[in-house]
Amino acid sequence: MNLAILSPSRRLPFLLAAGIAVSVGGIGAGLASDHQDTPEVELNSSMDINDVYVFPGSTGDRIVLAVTTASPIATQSASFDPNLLYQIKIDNTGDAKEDLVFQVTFSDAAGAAQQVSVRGPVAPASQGTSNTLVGTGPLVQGAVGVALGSAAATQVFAGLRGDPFFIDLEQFFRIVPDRRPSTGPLSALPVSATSFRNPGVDLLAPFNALAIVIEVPKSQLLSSTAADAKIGVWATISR
Ligand SMILES: [Ca+2]
Repeated sequence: MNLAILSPSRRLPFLLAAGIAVSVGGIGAGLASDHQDTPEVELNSSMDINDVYVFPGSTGDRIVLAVTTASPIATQSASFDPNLLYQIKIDNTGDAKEDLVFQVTFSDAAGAAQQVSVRGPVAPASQGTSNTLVGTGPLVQGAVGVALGSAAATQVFAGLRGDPFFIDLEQFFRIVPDRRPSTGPLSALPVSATSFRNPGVDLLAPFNALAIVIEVPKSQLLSSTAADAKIGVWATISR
């Protein structure tokens, strides 16, 4: 697979907001993501958020938040950027402004030697586009590529994982040909289509992404004990 072809093509179908609104009592529907949406991100895949995921945790009172970056990675070795601040943000008051954040940073080392630090959930120093490292709150630190933390409190995994996003991109471009890239094999698919294949063919199946996965008790993220309490979740990368 030609990465230079795949990379610009994946952005095209996803022009929605990079965040998810969920009911933590029973996980509800979310929105898709977009990425590769600025020239700076296009030139530095480490800054590129692929997808944000929220799903039930290992027990009924826990929830998992995950963000993937830097896909498509075709090798078994990749590192997070030590100069970037990776964050997962949570709104628990319904105003689309973050009330809690997880702040994730990485040491200046490569591959398995890299160390991850996850702070949070903690109130951010400020809301919106100004992001600074908060020096307080729960902290989990350790090596990338292994599960860290406590099964009863915060658990963290940061490292290489198969890209979990599924897209039959070839068929998508047959259905919506004006979205095709201008060069490469995906630019000239010979057969047009009006619907997806069953089964579809996941173009991302051979590729990896860098994943940050955090599991915590739901109670740490909520401002209410109501059964229908909701949170909004999104991710940012800053420097
Ligand atoms: Ca809020």
